Amino acid sequence: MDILLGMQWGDEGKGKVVDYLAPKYDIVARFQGGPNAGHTLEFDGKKFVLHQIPSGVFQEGTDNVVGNGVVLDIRILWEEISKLQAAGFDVTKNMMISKKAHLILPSHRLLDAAYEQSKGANKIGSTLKGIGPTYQDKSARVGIRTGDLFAENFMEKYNALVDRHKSILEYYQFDYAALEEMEKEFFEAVEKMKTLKFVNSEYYVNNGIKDGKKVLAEGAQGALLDVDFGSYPFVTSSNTFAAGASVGLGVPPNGQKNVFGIFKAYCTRVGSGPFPTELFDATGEKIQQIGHEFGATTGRERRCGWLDLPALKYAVMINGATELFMMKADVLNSFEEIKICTAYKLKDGSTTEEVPYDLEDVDSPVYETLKGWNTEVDHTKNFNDLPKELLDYVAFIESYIGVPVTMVSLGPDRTETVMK
Ligand code: 2SA
Ligand code: MG
Repeated sequence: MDILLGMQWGDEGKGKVVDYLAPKYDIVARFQGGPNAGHTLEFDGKKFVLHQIPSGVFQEGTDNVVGNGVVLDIRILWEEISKLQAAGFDVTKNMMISKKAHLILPSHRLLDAAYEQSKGANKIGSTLKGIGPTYQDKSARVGIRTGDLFAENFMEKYNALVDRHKSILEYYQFDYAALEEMEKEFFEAVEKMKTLKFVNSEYYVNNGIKDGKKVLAEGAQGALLDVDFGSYPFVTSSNTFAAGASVGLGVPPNGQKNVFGIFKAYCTRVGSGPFPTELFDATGEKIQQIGHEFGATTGRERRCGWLDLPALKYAVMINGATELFMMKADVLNSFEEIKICTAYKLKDGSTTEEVPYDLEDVDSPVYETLKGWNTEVDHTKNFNDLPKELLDYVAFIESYIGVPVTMVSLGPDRTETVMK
């Protein structure tokens, strides 16, 4: 099994790369996250944003698995399926869902909002999709899984959990009048789920591997949003790094080969939390505009800044990335100079190349300034035909990180990609 992961704060372009690589794989599997993710793919003049459906669905002959580690909103899932069907892709045929994936209930979404509201200025900046509360119930051993959907005692379990949620909402004095309407949509979606394939995906994936099938695990969000290793508490509620693929699919850690680390040629972050290289000036705005840096799920503005090499190196370390793919290089086409962070000056006056326990301890990034390529690269077909300054930028990153950059993306379309 190979794994493809975001090395930053998400939105690195995982959807595009999975779609690009999918012809080489028999199975593409999501292993964590849920509808908070927004994976964007473009081909043949069409654009799709996937939230819970794996990005291999556009390749005929590729099976797609929603693993046990995913938290699933079936209402959003059905919307996604319907949109794709209308566009001529019947994903119900080549997608299966783990019976062990936990369900996001309507009341989980209300809890997400209640928790955020209670945090005031310290809110996480959640997508409000109910992700945190659903993982919370999973760990508390009271969650409901897709395998429960058609069981006789489903309503019993559902009502018990929703009662629990209501008492928490009351504690937070959070108005849940909207719940009734939300539940109507939820139960409509339950009926529709009967047409989908629910499987013991750990058997499906492991048997596939035994039979020589090639599996690609598709990460969501990014390493710096990992619940253990990200900028806690400003993180998502799942393990977004390589080990999460084992947990979220049931594939043992020794069954893994290549780990593809995806990073943008610069950095973005959506939601709250520390971001050492964030730009608050016209340069940051320029990156945001050219890169269309707006949340693919919520439409929120993404904060933008220069590439952070200590953070990238940290992500590569915990993930064991074997290759790196640099995305959105074309967004930096019109810069005379490009800065790249190589260390942090901490508030205590010291300088470090390590990510500190608390990123808030960073006083300022230490930058190197490289010459920009300042020319359009979007239609370049061969890696070695890239402008010298861009090749120098890549070489600088490789020598700092110690892992090769084997792919550079030069535009959103499938075809705008060069491999080394
Ligand atoms: P949550 O919703 O509880 O998981 O939010 C917790 C933090 O994780 C961040 N997060 C994300 N960051 C980047 N991209 C994500 N997906 C969407 C996208 C985001 C969007 O593709 O653009 O549309 O806003 C994603 N999902 C979660 C989130 O911002 C919180 O900081
Ligand atoms: Mg995204």
